[in-house]
Amino acid sequence: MSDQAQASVVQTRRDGEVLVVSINNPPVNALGHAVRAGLLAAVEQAEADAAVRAVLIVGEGKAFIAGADIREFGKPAMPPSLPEVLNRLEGSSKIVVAAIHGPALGGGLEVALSAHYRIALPAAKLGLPEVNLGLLPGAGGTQRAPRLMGAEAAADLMLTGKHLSAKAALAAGLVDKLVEAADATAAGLAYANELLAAGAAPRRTRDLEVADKAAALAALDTLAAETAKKSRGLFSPLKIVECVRAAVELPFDEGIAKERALFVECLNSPQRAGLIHAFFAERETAKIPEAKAAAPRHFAKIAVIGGGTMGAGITVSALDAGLTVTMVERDAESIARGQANVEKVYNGLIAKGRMTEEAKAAIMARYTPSISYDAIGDVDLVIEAVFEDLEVKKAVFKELDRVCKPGAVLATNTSYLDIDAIAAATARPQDVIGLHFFSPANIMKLLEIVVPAKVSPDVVTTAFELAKRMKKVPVRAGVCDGFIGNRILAVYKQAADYIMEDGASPYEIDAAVRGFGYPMGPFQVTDLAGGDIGWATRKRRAATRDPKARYVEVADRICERGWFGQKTGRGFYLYPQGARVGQPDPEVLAIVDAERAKKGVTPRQFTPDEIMRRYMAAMVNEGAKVLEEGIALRPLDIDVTFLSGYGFPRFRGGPMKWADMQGLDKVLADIREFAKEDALFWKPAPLLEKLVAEGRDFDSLNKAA
Ligand code: 3H9
Repeated sequence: MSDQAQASVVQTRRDGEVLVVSINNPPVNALGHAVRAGLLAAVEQAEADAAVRAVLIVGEGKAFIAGADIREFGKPAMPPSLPEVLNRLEGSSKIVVAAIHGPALGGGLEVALSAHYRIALPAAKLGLPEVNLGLLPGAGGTQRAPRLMGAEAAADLMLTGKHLSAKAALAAGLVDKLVEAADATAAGLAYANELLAAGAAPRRTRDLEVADKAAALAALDTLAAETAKKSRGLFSPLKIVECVRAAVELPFDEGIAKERALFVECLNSPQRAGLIHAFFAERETAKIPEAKAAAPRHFAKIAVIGGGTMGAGITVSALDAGLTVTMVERDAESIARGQANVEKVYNGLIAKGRMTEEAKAAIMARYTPSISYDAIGDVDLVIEAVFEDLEVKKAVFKELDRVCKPGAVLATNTSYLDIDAIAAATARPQDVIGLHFFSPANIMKLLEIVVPAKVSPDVVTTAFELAKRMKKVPVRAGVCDGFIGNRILAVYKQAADYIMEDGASPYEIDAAVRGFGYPMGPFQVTDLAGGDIGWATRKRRAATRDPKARYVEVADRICERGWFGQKTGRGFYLYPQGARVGQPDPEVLAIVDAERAKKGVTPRQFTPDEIMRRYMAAMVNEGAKVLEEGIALRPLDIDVTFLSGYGFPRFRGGPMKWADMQGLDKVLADIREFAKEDALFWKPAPLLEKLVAEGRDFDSLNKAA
């Protein structure tokens, strides 16, 4: 890095006896190599200048410092390291003040903790969120935070990754003062000069002892036990607790050495690679070709057609985003139920003490119920969420075409249906788009934005803007049966059915999938969603199903008995007395045995690893087909779909990232081996074969896009 680059990201200037050091590394002042070098140079400069008595550190732009530069992880380390810079900073003989006006996260907070005095402005956000990236604070955070705020509170900050407001940080002891000001430099200078006038000396966090050591150690024991239970295969949380214990028990330098060793272990773990991939992928999905061509249309008033579970969830999302919503239902009884579904969500928050009656009333003032389409002539955007039936939806869109003003965006919430056909029911297909929300729509983060053939680019960007306002994670998808998520789901679910018929019980399969890191296995999910939903889809597809394709009938046998899962008390599992966790059902195993016998299958054993190889190979192969057909723009869009909507373990980065980490040649070799049993189902995706032949991975397609 040239001196010039260093100089431009860290600027210094003298203001009286204070050396003002400002970090200017947009967009978030991440601590890349040039910033670290610049900070070190600034400390040396202050040290060498007798006229300087204090150093003030501030961040330019919106952030103080958002942490280490995540893009540098996994690449060769470039000195100086952050711990080295911060030891030097803390050791400075001049007093060091940090003035925090925005995010001070991870390494950014560690910079502040190494300063001798800290002030926060109202928009400051302080946190140590490294755990979300598979890491632990690696520049002294695990040693300094417990000395300032206590071991238990520090461990909680690191294990949850939560951000503290300026007020909360003051109460916790992380900052010395909260200043109601807008300009961090001015406020910081005033504070530094005040300290100088009072004869303040350097005050080093490393010299403090953690308060009440015996109680701290007892609390850490409890926390370690809880963390082991909760962290479901995650590597860094327990290491965090270990580091905090070191802060209590060991001298500072030994604690720092321990932190370093465990940080490096985390850095080298595949979980770090998976989690950082997820972090960037979630920010990439909003980068779509249409964004270059078209600004979003204006929208403030929207309509939601349908007040069922989906319609109500979407309405809550829209109200929470500050929009005005008219909900349309077909009659008085249905609209009353729709409104009750919306209010139920807010009443739940009130009951938990997370919302006041006044706040609810203010939100509901933006909600209008109606039983007439004529009430929505002036809305800017409509989201249809009626029954999942093409003819019903087409009829709704004919009505929308009749009543909506020109330029209104007309969106359909569907999980499978042909949006081109829905658009063709109107005289304005350029305004029609698909928005696939996931249930419960006010909670689930994923929003598949499905782009039909004739839609205009500004409608696509409007849908992305809507997702942003609703704080959803948007993924652009093309039209096909099931789009990205449900199309791929159908295939790996089929693989699970084959494994079941070939010898593994549904309970063994669910356990293997949970062991991989999912919260639930596929048969548990079926029971939760309701077996009747999949049954309806299978019946719909029966006519077009390839007669040569293998078809497992176990789920149909179960549905024929009226066993639709949790809501009926039994499905693949038994749920006695409304239990939420199911128990294995011998009668289901008997059904599976009977089906095997009917098909002449001799059951064989599967290890959890064998189950997962098949499950994942099916997922990745279909993912490659989805990419090839342009249904997903990039592999990372598939990853984000599964991370945000289907419970895929985040530390594995998503199915396509998982495949890259295994090696695509290995995944393809598995598919070819399985194809010996069933060549039709296990037909390798040509894209996967091509990538393997060229020695490339899926990530090369992320970069090329
Ligand atoms: C760490 O500090 C380890 C240390 O303990 C030890 C070291 C030895 N690096 O989110 P946004 C990019 S680990 C590089 O859309 P917002 C981001 O990709 C780190 N890039 O904005 C995006 O780029 P693009 C611990 C980063 O306003 C742009 O900045 N820190 C980093 O919604 C804007 O981001 C964290 O985990 C980074 N650290 O939210 C904090 N951070 O425009 C991670 C962001 O090309 N960051 N970018 O798409 C955040 O939580 C949010 O970005 C933040 C801003 C709240 C700061």
